[in-house]
Amino acid sequence: MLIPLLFLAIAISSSHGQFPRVCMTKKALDSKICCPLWNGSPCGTTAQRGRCLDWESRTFNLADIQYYDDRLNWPRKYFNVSCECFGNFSGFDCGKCKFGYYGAECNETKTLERKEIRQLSLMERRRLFSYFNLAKYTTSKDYVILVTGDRHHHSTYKFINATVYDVFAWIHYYSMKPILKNSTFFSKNSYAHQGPAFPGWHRRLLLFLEREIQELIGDEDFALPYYDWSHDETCTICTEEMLGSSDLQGNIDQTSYFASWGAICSGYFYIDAYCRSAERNLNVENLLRKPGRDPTTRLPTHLDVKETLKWEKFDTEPFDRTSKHSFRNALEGFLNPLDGTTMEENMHNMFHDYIGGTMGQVPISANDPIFVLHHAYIDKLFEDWIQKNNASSDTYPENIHPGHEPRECAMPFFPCVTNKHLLQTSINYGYKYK
Ligand code: KOJ
Ligand code: ZN
Repeated sequence: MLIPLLFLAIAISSSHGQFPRVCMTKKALDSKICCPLWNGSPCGTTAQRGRCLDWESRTFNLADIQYYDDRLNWPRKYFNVSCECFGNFSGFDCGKCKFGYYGAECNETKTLERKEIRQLSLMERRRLFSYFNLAKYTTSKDYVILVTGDRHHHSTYKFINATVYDVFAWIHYYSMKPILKNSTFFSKNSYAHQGPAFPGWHRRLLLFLEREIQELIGDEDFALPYYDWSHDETCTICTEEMLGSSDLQGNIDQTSYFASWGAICSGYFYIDAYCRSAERNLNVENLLRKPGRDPTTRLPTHLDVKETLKWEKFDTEPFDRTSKHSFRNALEGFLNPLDGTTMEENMHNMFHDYIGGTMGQVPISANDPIFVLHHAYIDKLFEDWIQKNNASSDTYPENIHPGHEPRECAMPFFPCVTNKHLLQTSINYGYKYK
């Protein structure tokens, strides 16, 4: 089943980022105001759900004000004024509930349980894959994605339709593009990687997909599963019964839904553009998976996991891929988890490379649904560490890397949630791990 994506360019001439569809009008972009109506009033003001706020007061001093990457100081390159939601309300128009809250007044709570994929029944697994597939082929009603020609020229910025799953994959892609600073691109940091924001940012990304699927299927009890690879020597879920097997070229077997999935933003890897291939479906390749094919890779072991969790400091100076004795850097996989000092590929990074194909390509890895199961396991380890160390938002370190500052809004999410806020037990976000 190959349903071509809808490529409806939304006419926008001036410059401009997860992008609520209702705010991507010329009027909203020119005025830099994104306060959509909820039940007749901006941000549901009359229903006391939120207010339309100029976040000026919340803009903090970035060390380098000469950065002018569109993602910096999110979302101020696009909107100065946007919704601030009260209490348990949330969403870009305050029309939704915060994660973990339910009901019309968002005053009911529930804790979802994320299970290991092999604990799901056959029926549950079949349903899961059909939900992923539904998300892959349903155009998002709430969000559009940004594609560009040359990122220096705002006249080339366009917002286009994408499916729910593709919006998810695009968000990850968008976070990974090199940072534009004084007209030059820097690849050293990424907004969501190689720094303290890494685990919290990916937690927010998974919550996005989980909520979108819940809404799509009309079941607020849907929870993402995880894949604990730490006791496996090979990818035991890369089979026909599970996520699909693959041939020598990396193509997924035809009995799997995922065999025909295209990888959004694949094809063109120009650093000077965002997702150019999406606009006309140019050079979009299918998912590829080559588990274990590269002999320099392996699955991290149970010992690697155990040693990663022994580091008590969440992160350490200089808060990047060279940080030593850092739980975050060991988990992300730039560090030997045993000695905490030798730079080596391990944990999160090693799994990406072990699976190879689409998963091994940093910008487009989220196209493969195995990314979701992998990152849910990384998130479980993050949660294990939080509980073991009684960590909270106060644990999040001061640092000045773009995208990683403690009070910076995680990019590109609406409404604002700060990096430090994302460091707290998952119970506060309405889920736990079995
Ligand atoms: C893909 C990613 C990632 C790391 C790697 C491999 O998304 O974060 O591949 O290092
Ligand atoms: Zn990632």
